[in-house]
Amino acid sequence: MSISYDAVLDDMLAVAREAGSLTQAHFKRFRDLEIGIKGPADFVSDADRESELLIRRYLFERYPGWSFTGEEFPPVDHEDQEYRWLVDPIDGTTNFINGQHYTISIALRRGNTTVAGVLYNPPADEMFSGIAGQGAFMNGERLSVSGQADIGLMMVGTGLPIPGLSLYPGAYERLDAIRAPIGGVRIVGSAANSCAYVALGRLTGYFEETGFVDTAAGILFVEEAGGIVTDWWGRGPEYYEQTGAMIVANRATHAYLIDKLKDVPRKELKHAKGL
Ligand code: LIP
Repeated sequence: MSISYDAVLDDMLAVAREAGSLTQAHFKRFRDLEIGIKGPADFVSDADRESELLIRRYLFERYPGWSFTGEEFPPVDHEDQEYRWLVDPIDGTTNFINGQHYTISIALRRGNTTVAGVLYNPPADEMFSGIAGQGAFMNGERLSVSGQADIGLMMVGTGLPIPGLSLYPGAYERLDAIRAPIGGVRIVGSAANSCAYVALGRLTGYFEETGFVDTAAGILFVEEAGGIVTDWWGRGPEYYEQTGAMIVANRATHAYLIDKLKDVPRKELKHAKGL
Protein backbone atom coordinates (compact mmCIF):
# COMPACT_ATOMS: atom_id res chain seq x y z
CA MET A 1 0.00 0.00 0.00
CA SER A 2 1.70 3.26 -1.12
CA ILE A 3 1.45 6.11 1.34
CA SER A 4 1.12 9.77 0.40
CA TYR A 5 3.54 11.50 2.72
CA ASP A 6 1.92 14.84 1.81
CA ALA A 7 -1.30 13.71 3.50
CA VAL A 8 0.63 12.34 6.48
CA LEU A 9 2.53 15.63 6.75
CA ASP A 10 -0.76 17.55 6.85
CA ASP A 11 -1.77 15.48 9.89
CA MET A 12 1.63 16.06 11.53
CA LEU A 13 1.29 19.83 10.98
CA ALA A 14 -2.26 19.82 12.36
CA VAL A 15 -1.39 17.92 15.56
CA ALA A 16 1.76 20.01 16.11
CA ARG A 17 -0.42 23.14 16.03
CA GLU A 18 -2.91 21.57 18.47
CA ALA A 19 -0.06 20.59 20.82
CA GLY A 20 1.23 24.14 20.36
CA SER A 21 -2.05 25.62 21.64
CA LEU A 22 -2.17 23.19 24.55
CA THR A 23 1.42 23.87 25.65
CA GLN A 24 1.06 27.63 25.14
CA ALA A 25 -1.79 27.67 27.68
CA HIS A 26 0.62 26.23 30.27
CA PHE A 27 3.51 28.37 29.01
CA LYS A 28 1.60 31.56 29.74
CA ARG A 29 1.59 30.62 33.43
CA PHE A 30 5.06 29.06 33.54
CA ARG A 31 5.79 30.42 37.04
CA ASP A 32 2.97 28.30 38.51
CA LEU A 33 3.83 25.04 36.74
CA GLU A 34 4.19 21.81 38.77
CA ILE A 35 7.73 20.60 37.97
CA GLY A 36 8.75 16.96 38.24
CA ILE A 37 12.41 15.93 38.54
CA LYS A 38 13.34 13.02 36.22
CA GLY A 39 17.05 13.33 37.04
CA PRO A 40 19.85 15.93 37.39
CA ALA A 41 18.79 19.00 35.29
CA ASP A 42 16.10 16.77 33.70
CA PHE A 43 12.56 18.06 34.34
CA VAL A 44 8.97 17.27 33.31
CA SER A 45 5.72 19.21 33.61
CA ASP A 46 2.05 18.41 33.08
CA ALA A 47 2.40 20.17 29.71
CA ASP A 48 4.99 17.61 28.51
CA ARG A 49 2.67 14.72 29.46
CA GLU A 50 -0.53 16.28 28.09
CA SER A 51 1.22 17.21 24.84
CA GLU A 52 2.46 13.65 24.33
CA LEU A 53 -0.97 12.15 25.13
CA LEU A 54 -2.66 14.52 22.67
CA ILE A 55 -0.17 13.66 19.89
CA ARG A 56 -0.46 9.89 20.60
CA ARG A 57 -4.26 9.98 20.53
CA TYR A 58 -4.36 12.03 17.30
CA LEU A 59 -1.85 9.83 15.45
CA PHE A 60 -3.19 6.49 16.73
CA GLU A 61 -6.71 7.45 15.54
CA ARG A 62 -5.40 8.09 12.03
CA TYR A 63 -2.55 5.54 11.83
CA PRO A 64 -3.65 2.78 14.24
CA GLY A 65 -1.02 0.23 13.14
CA TRP A 66 2.06 2.42 13.41
CA SER A 67 4.42 2.28 16.39
CA PHE A 68 5.38 5.17 18.66
CA THR A 69 8.37 6.30 20.72
CA GLY A 70 7.92 9.41 22.88
CA GLU A 71 9.69 10.93 25.91
CA GLU A 72 7.21 10.76 28.78
CA PHE A 73 5.47 7.37 28.41
CA PRO A 74 6.68 3.87 27.39
CA PRO A 75 7.02 3.21 23.63
CA VAL A 76 4.16 1.45 21.81
CA ASP A 77 5.09 -1.38 19.45
CA HIS A 78 2.06 -1.97 17.19
CA GLU A 79 1.87 -4.73 14.59
CA ASP A 80 3.39 -2.48 11.88
CA GLN A 81 7.00 -2.14 12.98
CA GLU A 82 7.94 -0.57 9.62
CA TYR A 83 6.50 2.84 10.52
CA ARG A 84 7.31 4.50 13.83
CA TRP A 85 6.70 7.98 15.22
CA LEU A 86 9.50 9.65 17.18
CA VAL A 87 7.94 12.40 19.28
CA ASP A 88 9.40 14.92 21.71
CA PRO A 89 6.24 16.63 23.09
CA ILE A 90 8.30 19.54 24.49
CA ASP A 91 11.94 19.74 23.53
CA GLY A 92 13.70 22.24 25.73
CA THR A 93 11.67 21.55 28.86
CA THR A 94 14.11 23.55 30.98
CA ASN A 95 13.51 26.52 28.68
CA PHE A 96 9.75 25.90 28.85
CA ILE A 97 9.50 25.91 32.66
CA ASN A 98 11.46 29.19 32.65
CA GLY A 99 9.31 30.88 30.02
CA GLN A 100 11.80 30.56 27.18
CA HIS A 101 11.33 29.18 23.65
CA TYR A 102 10.72 25.45 23.22
CA THR A 103 9.78 23.13 20.33
CA ILE A 104 7.43 20.25 19.59
CA SER A 105 9.14 17.61 17.46
CA ILE A 106 7.38 14.89 15.42
CA ALA A 107 9.30 12.59 13.05
CA LEU A 108 8.05 9.63 11.02
CA ARG A 109 10.49 6.78 10.49
CA ARG A 110 10.19 4.03 7.91
CA GLY A 111 12.65 1.37 9.00
CA ASN A 112 15.92 3.22 9.61
CA THR A 113 15.00 6.28 7.55
CA THR A 114 13.28 9.51 8.61
CA VAL A 115 10.73 10.09 5.83
CA ALA A 116 8.92 13.16 7.20
CA GLY A 117 9.25 15.67 10.03
CA VAL A 118 7.60 18.64 11.73
CA LEU A 119 9.08 20.99 14.32
CA TYR A 120 6.94 23.72 15.86
CA ASN A 121 8.20 26.62 18.01
CA PRO A 122 4.88 27.95 19.38
CA PRO A 123 6.16 31.14 21.11
CA ALA A 124 7.75 32.24 17.78
CA ASP A 125 5.01 30.59 15.65
CA GLU A 126 7.74 29.02 13.52
CA MET A 127 6.64 25.78 11.82
CA PHE A 128 9.40 23.72 10.23
CA SER A 129 8.45 20.81 8.00
CA GLY A 130 9.87 18.49 5.40
CA ILE A 131 9.59 15.20 3.49
CA ALA A 132 12.74 13.27 2.57
CA GLY A 133 13.85 14.22 -0.94
CA GLN A 134 11.40 17.14 -1.17
CA GLY A 135 13.25 19.87 0.76
CA ALA A 136 12.66 21.49 4.15
CA PHE A 137 10.62 24.62 4.89
CA MET A 138 9.88 27.14 7.64
CA ASN A 139 6.43 28.75 7.36
CA GLY A 140 6.53 27.96 3.63
CA GLU A 141 10.06 29.35 3.01
CA ARG A 142 12.50 26.77 1.57
CA LEU A 143 15.52 26.28 3.81
CA SER A 144 19.24 26.15 2.98
CA VAL A 145 22.14 26.05 5.40
CA SER A 146 24.48 29.04 5.72
CA GLY A 147 27.29 29.30 3.15
CA GLN A 148 29.58 30.80 5.77
CA ALA A 149 33.10 29.25 5.49
CA ASP A 150 35.10 31.89 7.37
CA ILE A 151 36.03 30.44 10.81
CA GLY A 152 36.00 33.92 12.33
CA LEU A 153 32.33 34.30 11.36
CA MET A 154 31.08 30.84 12.31
CA MET A 155 28.17 30.67 14.77
CA VAL A 156 28.05 27.37 16.66
CA GLY A 157 25.27 26.01 18.85
CA THR A 158 25.74 23.48 21.65
CA GLY A 159 24.45 22.48 25.09
CA LEU A 160 26.34 22.59 28.42
CA PRO A 161 26.68 18.99 29.58
CA ILE A 162 26.14 17.95 33.17
CA PRO A 163 28.47 15.57 35.04
CA GLY A 164 27.43 11.99 34.35
CA LEU A 165 27.11 12.40 30.59
CA SER A 166 29.70 10.07 29.00
CA LEU A 167 31.27 12.93 27.02
CA TYR A 168 31.33 15.33 30.00
CA PRO A 169 35.06 14.93 30.81
CA GLY A 170 36.99 17.78 29.14
CA ALA A 171 33.79 19.36 27.77
CA TYR A 172 34.55 22.89 28.96
CA GLU A 173 38.16 22.83 27.80
CA ARG A 174 36.85 21.69 24.40
CA LEU A 175 34.25 24.45 24.37
CA ASP A 176 36.97 26.99 25.14
CA ALA A 177 39.09 25.72 22.24
CA ILE A 178 36.10 25.71 19.87
CA ARG A 179 34.94 29.15 20.97
CA ALA A 180 38.30 30.98 20.72
CA PRO A 181 38.62 31.65 16.97
CA ILE A 182 34.95 31.72 15.90
CA GLY A 183 32.28 34.43 15.74
CA GLY A 184 30.02 33.10 18.51
CA VAL A 185 28.61 30.19 20.52
CA ARG A 186 24.91 29.93 21.43
CA ILE A 187 23.03 27.64 23.84
CA VAL A 188 19.55 27.52 22.27
CA GLY A 189 18.36 25.11 24.98
CA SER A 190 16.54 22.83 22.55
CA ALA A 191 18.42 20.30 20.43
CA ALA A 192 15.51 20.23 17.97
CA ASN A 193 15.46 24.02 17.58
CA SER A 194 19.26 24.08 17.28
CA CYS A 195 19.04 21.72 14.28
CA ALA A 196 16.27 23.88 12.79
CA TYR A 197 18.47 26.97 13.20
CA VAL A 198 21.26 25.22 11.26
CA ALA A 199 18.81 24.35 8.46
CA LEU A 200 17.67 27.99 8.46
CA GLY A 201 21.21 29.41 8.53
CA ARG A 202 20.87 31.11 11.95
CA LEU A 203 23.67 28.81 13.15
CA THR A 204 26.46 27.52 10.89
CA GLY A 205 26.68 24.39 13.03
CA TYR A 206 25.62 22.60 16.22
CA PHE A 207 27.14 19.79 18.27
CA GLU A 208 25.98 18.06 21.44
CA GLU A 209 25.52 14.68 23.13
CA THR A 210 21.72 14.49 23.11
CA GLY A 211 18.79 12.25 22.19
CA PHE A 212 17.81 11.12 18.68
CA VAL A 213 14.08 11.36 19.54
CA ASP A 214 14.75 15.11 20.08
CA THR A 215 16.66 15.56 16.84
CA ALA A 216 15.28 13.14 14.21
CA ALA A 217 13.08 15.75 12.50
CA GLY A 218 15.71 18.52 12.77
CA ILE A 219 18.37 16.28 11.25
CA LEU A 220 16.11 15.57 8.25
CA PHE A 221 15.70 19.34 7.72
CA VAL A 222 19.47 19.97 7.87
CA GLU A 223 20.16 17.25 5.30
CA GLU A 224 17.34 18.55 3.06
CA ALA A 225 18.82 22.07 3.43
CA GLY A 226 22.26 20.90 2.19
CA GLY A 227 23.97 20.34 5.56
CA ILE A 228 26.04 17.45 6.92
CA VAL A 229 25.21 15.25 9.92
CA THR A 230 27.65 12.77 11.50
CA ASP A 231 28.81 11.77 14.94
CA TRP A 232 31.74 13.63 16.49
CA TRP A 233 34.17 11.37 14.58
CA GLY A 234 32.61 11.58 11.14
CA ARG A 235 30.62 8.36 11.37
CA GLY A 236 27.05 7.92 10.09
CA PRO A 237 23.51 7.49 11.47
CA GLU A 238 24.17 3.96 12.68
CA TYR A 239 26.38 5.66 15.31
CA TYR A 240 24.85 9.05 16.20
CA GLU A 241 21.28 7.70 16.29
CA GLN A 242 22.32 5.49 19.17
CA THR A 243 25.15 7.39 20.90
CA GLY A 244 23.56 10.85 20.53
CA ALA A 245 26.99 12.43 19.94
CA MET A 246 26.14 14.48 16.88
CA ILE A 247 27.49 17.27 14.68
CA VAL A 248 24.91 19.01 12.51
CA ALA A 249 26.43 21.72 10.30
CA ASN A 250 27.25 23.33 6.99
CA ARG A 251 30.32 21.89 5.23
CA ALA A 252 32.92 24.33 6.64
CA THR A 253 31.68 24.23 10.24
CA HIS A 254 31.43 20.44 10.07
CA ALA A 255 35.11 20.22 9.06
CA TYR A 256 36.03 22.71 11.81
CA LEU A 257 34.19 20.75 14.55
CA ILE A 258 35.50 17.37 13.35
CA ASP A 259 39.02 18.77 13.70
CA LYS A 260 38.31 20.21 17.18
CA LEU A 261 36.65 17.01 18.45
CA LYS A 262 39.00 14.43 16.88
CA ASP A 263 40.91 13.71 20.10
CA VAL A 264 37.81 13.07 22.22
CA PRO A 265 37.74 9.35 23.17
CA ARG A 266 35.24 7.76 20.74
CA LYS A 267 31.78 6.87 22.01
CA GLU A 268 31.11 3.35 20.73
CA LEU A 269 27.83 1.50 20.20
CA LYS A 270 26.47 -0.25 23.29
CA HIS A 271 24.27 -2.62 21.31
CA ALA A 272 22.30 -2.56 18.10
CA LYS A 273 18.71 -1.35 18.59
CA GLY A 274 16.10 -0.67 15.93
CA LEU A 275 14.99 2.95 15.90
C1 LIP B 1 16.96 18.86 26.02
C2 LIP B 1 17.73 19.11 24.75
C3 LIP B 1 18.88 20.09 24.99
C4 LIP B 1 19.81 19.50 26.00
C5 LIP B 1 19.05 19.21 27.28
C6 LIP B 1 17.87 18.27 27.05
P1 LIP B 1 14.59 17.86 26.62
O1 LIP B 1 15.95 17.94 25.76
O2 LIP B 1 16.87 19.68 23.83
O3 LIP B 1 19.59 20.32 23.82
O4 LIP B 1 20.84 20.43 26.25
O5 LIP B 1 19.94 18.59 28.19
O6 LIP B 1 18.35 17.02 26.61
O7 LIP B 1 14.96 17.15 27.92
O8 LIP B 1 14.08 19.21 26.90
O9 LIP B 1 13.65 17.05 25.76
